[in-house]
Amino acid sequence: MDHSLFISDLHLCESRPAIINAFVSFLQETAIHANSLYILGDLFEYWAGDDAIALGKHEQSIHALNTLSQQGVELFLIHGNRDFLLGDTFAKAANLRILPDPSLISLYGTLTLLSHGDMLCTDDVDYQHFKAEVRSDAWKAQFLSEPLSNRIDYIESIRRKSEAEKSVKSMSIMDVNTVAVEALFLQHDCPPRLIHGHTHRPMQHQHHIKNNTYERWVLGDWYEKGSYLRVDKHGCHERQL
Ligand code: LP5
Ligand code: MN
Repeated sequence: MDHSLFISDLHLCESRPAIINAFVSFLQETAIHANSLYILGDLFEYWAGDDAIALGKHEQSIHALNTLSQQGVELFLIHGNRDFLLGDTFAKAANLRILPDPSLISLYGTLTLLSHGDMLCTDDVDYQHFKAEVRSDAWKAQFLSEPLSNRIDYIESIRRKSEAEKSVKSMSIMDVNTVAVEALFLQHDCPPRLIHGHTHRPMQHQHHIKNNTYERWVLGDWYEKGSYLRVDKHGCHERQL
């Protein structure tokens, strides 16, 4: 039956080869049967710029994506907070299309909003300030003009600072804000469904806005084991690998 798959937060990196292998197997054995695959951010542990492709650390994953696309599965990606520097060179190498965050699509007749999800964490004020700064075109251009090795060192120092800050942030601050979720539904004329990642708290939620009910599906991360959301004309189903 016609269906599409959704994944996010794989955080692929060369120090976790098991996840890379799980991802490649998922593409070859599971995603190959889908009409389309949507990657909703943080495919990579971090992305320092498309010139990092030449380092070869992600060759296996990029090649597997390209092959899947050539086999007829449509591939889409939304940037995550870890890999928002994925650009046109990567998109071409992987043979996929980068979509804006958020994006509204029609899935087997059901309008569905897609997002990485970090934009919904509005209580995490320090993060939102950080995000606003590093996502500006000027900041990205300046950062990408630095040598690759400097960028990688810088990202690793930010990662350490981020982990230190996260250890003292409450779980509720790092979750989505319900008012922000409802505002997103309203901004898009209330589609019945939203799918996002980022929080690593896989679950189906229901939101009630003006006497109607809206579904919000949160994808899981791939730290312990892989998971995905399968969507067909009957609805959404969470699956573990
Ligand atoms: O990713 P995750 O889930 O662990 O944590 C996020 C937020 N952290 C981040 C930072 C990334 O993990 C590391 C950077 C990724 C690479 C990006 C590529 C290139 C950019 C280079 C970076 C400068 O996104 C974390 C949230 C958490 O999600 C839950 O939502 O809480 O946010 C933070 O911890 C951020 C801190 O609160 C504030 C930022 C600290 C660093 C400030 C240094 C100053 C840099 C000035 C830049 C102009
Ligand atoms: Mn994220």
